[in-house]
Amino acid sequence: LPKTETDEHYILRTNNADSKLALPVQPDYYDKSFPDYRQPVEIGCFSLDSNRQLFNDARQLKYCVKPTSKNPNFNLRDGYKDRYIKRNDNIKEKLDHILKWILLNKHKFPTLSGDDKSPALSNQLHTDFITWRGHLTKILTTPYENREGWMLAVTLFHGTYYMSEVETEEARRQREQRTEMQEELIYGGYKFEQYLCADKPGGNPNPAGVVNTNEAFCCVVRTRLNGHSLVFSGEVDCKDNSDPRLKAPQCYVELKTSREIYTPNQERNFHRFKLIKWWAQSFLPGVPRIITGFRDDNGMVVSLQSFETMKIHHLVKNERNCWKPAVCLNFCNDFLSFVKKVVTHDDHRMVTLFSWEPGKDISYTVHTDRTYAFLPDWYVENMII
Ligand code: 0WD
Ligand code: CA
Repeated sequence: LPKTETDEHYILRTNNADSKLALPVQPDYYDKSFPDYRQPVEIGCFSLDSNRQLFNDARQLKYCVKPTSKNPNFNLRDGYKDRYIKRNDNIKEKLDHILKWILLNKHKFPTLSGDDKSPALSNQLHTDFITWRGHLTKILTTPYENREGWMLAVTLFHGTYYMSEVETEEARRQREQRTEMQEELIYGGYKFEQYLCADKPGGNPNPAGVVNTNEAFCCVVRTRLNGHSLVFSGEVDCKDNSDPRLKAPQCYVELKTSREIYTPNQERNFHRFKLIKWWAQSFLPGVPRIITGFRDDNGMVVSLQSFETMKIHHLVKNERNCWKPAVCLNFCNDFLSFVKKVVTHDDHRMVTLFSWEPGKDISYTVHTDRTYAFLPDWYVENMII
């Protein structure tokens, strides 16, 4: 297959009629020095209540409470049957919450403030990409992923690229066929949060309460990866209130659960496949710490361990063929350049669907019917000022 490579590794596919570009994902293409990633700045936050209603404030923010024992004996199964209200994951919210937040916070995008001297540009966010943090996590980890593919819908509207995930057939199948045991593990992750978090600073956790996964606190950050300015939102588990000098996102803490590690092989898999995801997820918004509860097979948390996001790579780099943060970020940078190169029509109804399956290059299809369109009318109408 003849390949025409540019600096950014696009491959011109000449084996199909309309010569499409594709982007390879192999780590060796991206193994060069670290790109510029600006320290993320929190520009706002929002809360989702038990009805998934958005509030433009931090009412759902939780405060983490340091457990007194290193061997806590939290029962992650407690309440699964009788104190669990599960979010309906058949409802696809796409970027709706972020878009609502943008409309409520136009003044945080400088030229939308109203005192702009060039009103013709007043519908511009002066931001290249708007998306969820979780979508960027998937992009970052793609060079090392060999199981789960993804699809990302991209729309260029008023100069900004909006990126919203589309669930793959395979992911939907997996979700619909989850076993009771898998559901219980997912619940356990939320239950762990309840054991460690209080509603108020200085308060106590209430493990007797109900776990409601509709509720969420999300921060919105602005950062830049080389030439790409990004605004994204991510769910934050809790705040460490013990050092009042720490401002967001440095005061945030990510909570995780993981199976207790018994064998060197389990440890190797933990380093190679799990820590990459944890690192990418927390690195993106600048969350410095991950508190992990290791559980046994009865769902009891038997030990706690804290990981510093910026030191995770030092823990894993001795593994053979290990992942590299620079590869993840260089790949993300090139993917975003690829999106800019491919998507050039500024049209809220048009969607370019980028797809990736393990072992393949990233490809795309263009859609002008409404199948994948995700910018709601209420957003489009209110961004025209
Ligand atoms: O496809 C998605 N990931 C979508 C997410 C589509 C539409 C909406 N959302 C939003 C929800 O509003 C949620 O509040 O996802 C938010 C979380 O976004 P994120 O921070 O960008 O996602 P991610 O980093 O993947 O997940 C963070 C946490 C997870 O914690 P763990 O420790 O398991 O990584 O958010 C939860 C989960 O607790 N979570 C979700 N909550 C609601 N809807 C979802 C989801 N689709 N995915 C993960
Ligand atoms: Ca978490």
